[in-house]
Amino acid sequence: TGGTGETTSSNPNARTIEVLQEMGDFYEQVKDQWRTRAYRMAIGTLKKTTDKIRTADEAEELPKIGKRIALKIEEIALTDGLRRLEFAKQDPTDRTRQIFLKIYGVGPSQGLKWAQQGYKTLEDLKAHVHLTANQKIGIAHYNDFDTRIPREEVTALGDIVKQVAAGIDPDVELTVGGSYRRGAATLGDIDFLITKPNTTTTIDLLTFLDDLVRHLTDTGFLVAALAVPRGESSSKWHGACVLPGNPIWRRIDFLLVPASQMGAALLYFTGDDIFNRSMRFLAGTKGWRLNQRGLYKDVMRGPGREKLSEGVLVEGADEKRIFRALGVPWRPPEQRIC
Ligand code: DCP
Ligand code: MG
Ligand code: MN
Repeated sequence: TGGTGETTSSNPNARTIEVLQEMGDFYEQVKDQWRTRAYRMAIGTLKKTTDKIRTADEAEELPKIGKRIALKIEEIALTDGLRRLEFAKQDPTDRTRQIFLKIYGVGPSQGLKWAQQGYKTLEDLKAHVHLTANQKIGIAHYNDFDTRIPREEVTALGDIVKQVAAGIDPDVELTVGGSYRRGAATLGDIDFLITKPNTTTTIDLLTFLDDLVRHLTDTGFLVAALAVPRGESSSKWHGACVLPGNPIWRRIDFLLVPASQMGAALLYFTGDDIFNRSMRFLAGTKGWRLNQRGLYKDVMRGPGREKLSEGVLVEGADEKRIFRALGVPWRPPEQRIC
């Protein structure tokens, strides 16, 4: 996520937002959830501003901006940068950690571990550490997966998939979600949601997914399988595909969704992630719960707020009805950028 060029550069605080975003990304990568969240909320506030914020006092008067981030905002306005961010960037361990983190199949703790062990390059990893099959693909196609995909290419890739899908089962419906549905000009990957009318479980769609993957692999469209479903409840398939004539491997995700959950899944997989968080938070303020399967009420919680029951389903099938149930005016996907 991020870096999609969706932020309006006409915002007077565009530069501040950009630097805060980088700082927030850094905290996200080092798994500092509290700071990640604080930066996100501050960015969300700044994106709604119409005046340039220059001082910490001005910043602190805005909603959801605390004292420490207010000081950072002042520092950026004054110096066009952040010392804390420069420090993080200069730390060589941190730089390699960032490189390793972008390998498909490498999580934050693994990336950190390799960096701390002194490995510096992808070549180092290939020569010295045990890599999973997925990580090997992630390294071999590191630059491919790191290259953003033009929107037109995603449209073309999507059309190929839809055509093959229609030949297997014309009742199956495929939607490209993620940043594509939000209208982004370039994308990190292709997120496909697959559903079929009257289904209530993903088991009804597993055979279709098998057939789809087999056909697309046979024709040379799919070039690698990364995460594939194991067991009945798993419904996702991660892999790589190519557009005929284009050598760059693209990341593609298929997600099976029963029709009864399609609204909630669409909402979740359209994002962006910050918009999702605000919708979940809103559900929480009503004592409800929103996830990629549905909106639930009467969720029973124990003393530590741990969930004791799933609650009663309010809505799962229809995205617009989820907005309505939450009392939120409908927001078209292009406007779900926080
Ligand atoms: N998502 C989320 N929280 C996450 C990861 C994902 O809410 N931590 C949701 C919102 C995303 C969607 O899933 O929009 C798809 O995830 P992607 O990582 O593919 O993100 P995008 O499609 O939004 O952006 P990109 O163009 O980088 O793929
Ligand atoms: Mg995506
Ligand atoms: Mn994805």
